[in-house]
Amino acid sequence: MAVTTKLTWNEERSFQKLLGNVSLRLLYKSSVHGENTVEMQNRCRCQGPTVTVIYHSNNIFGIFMLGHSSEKSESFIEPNAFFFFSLQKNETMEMKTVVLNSTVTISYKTLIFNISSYDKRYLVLNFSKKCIDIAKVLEEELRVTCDLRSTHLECEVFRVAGIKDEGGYINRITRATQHRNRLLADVRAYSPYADLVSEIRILLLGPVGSGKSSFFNSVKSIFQGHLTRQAIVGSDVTSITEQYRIYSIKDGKNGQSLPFMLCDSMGLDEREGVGLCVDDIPHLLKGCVPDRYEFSPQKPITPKHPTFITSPSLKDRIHCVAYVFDINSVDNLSSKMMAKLKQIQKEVINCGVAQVALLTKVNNCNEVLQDNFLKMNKTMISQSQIQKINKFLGIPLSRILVVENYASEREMDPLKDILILSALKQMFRAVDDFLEDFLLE
Ligand SMILES: Nc1nc2c(ncn2[C@@H]2O[C@H](COP(=O)(O)OP(=O)(O)O)[C@@H](O)[C@H]2O)c(=O)[nH]1
Ligand SMILES: [Mg+2]
Repeated sequence: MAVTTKLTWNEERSFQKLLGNVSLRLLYKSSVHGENTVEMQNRCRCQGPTVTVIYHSNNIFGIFMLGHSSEKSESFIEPNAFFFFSLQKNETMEMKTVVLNSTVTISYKTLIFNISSYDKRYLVLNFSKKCIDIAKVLEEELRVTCDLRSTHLECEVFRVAGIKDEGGYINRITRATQHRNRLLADVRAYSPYADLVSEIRILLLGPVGSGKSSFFNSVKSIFQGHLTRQAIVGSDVTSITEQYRIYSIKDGKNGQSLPFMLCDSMGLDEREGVGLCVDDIPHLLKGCVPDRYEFSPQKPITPKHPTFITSPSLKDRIHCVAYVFDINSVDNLSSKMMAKLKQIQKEVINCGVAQVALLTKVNNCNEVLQDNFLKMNKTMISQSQIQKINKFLGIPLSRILVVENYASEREMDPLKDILILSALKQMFRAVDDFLEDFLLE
């Protein structure tokens, strides 16, 4: 009978994603091949990179190793470069990773992962006691708690085939995943300046097809943990989005609303009487336009409209405008479109609202940020599109944000997430400046 894995399809996909679209082949399964680490080692010898998966009641632990030695001994220490990750068995299946250069000690019934320099045990898999023991620091890093009394234990080892450039790739993707998780925690923990409002509102403005609706979908996907397409996107020359939408986003983890809303508008068109009407802008900014309002390009909203919000408060207002552009079309913006944008910006400045620029559709999202993921690369900054937006709209470089939205892909990507989450964080900073100013007034 074929030995089959306990991993669900989704779990397997998460692993493959983390490791870079690799293929996994089951080499060892404790309940079938025996709860014996020597047998496990025998089956993994000379197989190249492997991932050891330990199933615990609430979590799945993975340990990626670049290789196993060919030694045939019942107890030995093996230096290795590997990292740990955990997958919580909840809806969002968040994956946490830690990279450690350490050693493995294998004896008949135990498998011990140590940090070599400190001789510190990080994770012990003990088949005799049917338990795993995880060091506090690893628990903290992975943000899991492990109940040692739990006796339910299964261990599987997979051969990992198709890793791109082994050490380098794994290292980068692991650091990217860690950075992404930190950003995600920051965005979740954001609270607007002086608690003046509980949810800030970011208005997305820009030409038709610039990626406004896709940006909302991308942000939502990150917090849902899988790709979603709530807002309709399209590639028509006229705007697909005709309704004003004020989207609030729920945190998939606890279902609570996140502290920001994204306001998706009709696209701008260089022609007069087509696309979003400039006269609608002041009303949008002040918070007079309700959710689901049907834009009409030739007829801006007026206080007579039945759903017009006559006395909006600070919470209804727009706190930040993001001018959204397809980075590939910035160099070709027509003079008419630029004039319209200038007109709009005048209204935004009049209202004192914070401004950022969001450039979408970068196809080299791998190269946008410096190696530490904190700042934009010098070559990116010197690109004509960034320079143009900087000069044309007078938006500082730190407020020009570059993203690659989720468009046609099927899987989440930590690098895309980093750009999107960093963009959100910068928007929050801009909003806080605005709110601080508001309080002073
Ligand atoms: N490759 C890529 N395509 C994108 C990106 N953002 C949006 N798109 C595509 O561009 C088209 C227009 O996007 P949409 O979100 O409807 O633009 P909107 O009119 O500004 O709301 C759609 O076909 C999207 O799939 C991106 O960052 N990268
Ligand atoms: Mg749209």
